[in-house]
Amino acid sequence: MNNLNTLYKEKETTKKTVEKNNASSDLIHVGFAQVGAESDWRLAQTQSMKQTFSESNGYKLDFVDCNNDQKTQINAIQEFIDNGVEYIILDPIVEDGYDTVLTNAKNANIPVIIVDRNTKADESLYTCWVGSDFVKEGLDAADWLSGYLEANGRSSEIINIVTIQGTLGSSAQSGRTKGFNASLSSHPNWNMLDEQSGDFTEEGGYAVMKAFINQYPDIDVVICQNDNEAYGAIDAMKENNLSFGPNGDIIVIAFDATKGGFQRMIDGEIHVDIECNPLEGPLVAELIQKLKKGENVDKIQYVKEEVFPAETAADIIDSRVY
Ligand code: GZL
Repeated sequence: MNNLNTLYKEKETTKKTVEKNNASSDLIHVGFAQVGAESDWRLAQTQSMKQTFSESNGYKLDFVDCNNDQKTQINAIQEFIDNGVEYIILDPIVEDGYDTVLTNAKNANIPVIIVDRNTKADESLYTCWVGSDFVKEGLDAADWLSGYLEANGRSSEIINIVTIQGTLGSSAQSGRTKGFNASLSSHPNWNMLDEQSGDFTEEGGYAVMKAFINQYPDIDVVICQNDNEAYGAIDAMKENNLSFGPNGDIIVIAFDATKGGFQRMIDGEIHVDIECNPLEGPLVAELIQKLKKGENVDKIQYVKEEVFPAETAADIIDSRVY
C-alpha cells in the first residue's frame, strides 16, 4: 500500500494570483498574503477580507493567493515591503519560517497583523494576531465525543479513532490535534489508530480515508480537521458501503462549520461541526484604524466560535453567513 502521505497528487507547480486595485494614494495601502484557496472556509475568509479592504471602505488592497506554498508567501510579503505598503496582513501557511521576512517588515517600520493561523515567529516581529483558539477547538471536539458516547451508553467501549489532519505544521492542524489528543489520557478506552494529513482538501480527505479503510477494519470515529476533508472521507465511506453519520455506525466529526457542513449534518452524514470563524475582515480593519490613530491594540484577539451538533443544524443553517 502506498505511503499515505503520497496518496494524493503532488503539489501543483507553484503559482500565485496577484490582484491590485489601482486606486488613488489617499487610501490605506494594505498587503494581504493569503494561504490559498484550498477550502470553502478559505474562500469565505478571502471574501470577508476583500469586502472589508475595498476601495469604497478607504483601502488599496494588494491581495496574493499563495497557493498553499510558503516560499510564494514569503516572496509576497517581501514584495509588499518593497512596494511600501502601510500594513501587512499575513495568514501563515505553517507556524515556522517567517522570522527573516518579518524582521525585514519590522526594519521597514511596516506593522504586520497575523490573521487566522499563527506563527512561532518572535512576538516582537508582528503587532497582533486575530484568529481562533485551535487547541480549544480540539478540546471541544473531545468533549462533544465524550458526551455523545456517554449519552449512547458507550463510555467504556473500546473506541477506534482515526484523524484526517489539516496541513501539517499549520497552527490549525497542530492546535486541533493537541487539543483532541490531550483527552486520550483521560479516555483509556479511546484508541487513536492513525493520523495522516489530508491538507485541508476534499481530495486529501478522500485519499486518506480510503487508505484508512483499507488498513483498519474497525473504525468507530473519523475526525476530519475541516469540512472539505469530511466530504472526501464521506465519499470514501460511501464507495466502501460503510455505515456512518448520526443514523449509522462511524461517527464523523468535522471542523469549520461552513454552510456545506451544516447541510451534511442535515443530510445525516456529519455528527458535529466545530466552528472556526473566517469572518475576520472587520476585526482586522478595526485594528488597523486603531493603529493608524496611534492607539495600542491587544496582542491576541480570538474570534467567537461555537460547537454545532447535527440536531441543531436545521434550525441554524439559514442564519449561517458562510
Ligand atoms: C483554520 C484555517 C483552516 C480551516 C481550513 O483557521 O486556517 O485552513 O480549518 C483551511 O478549512 O484550509
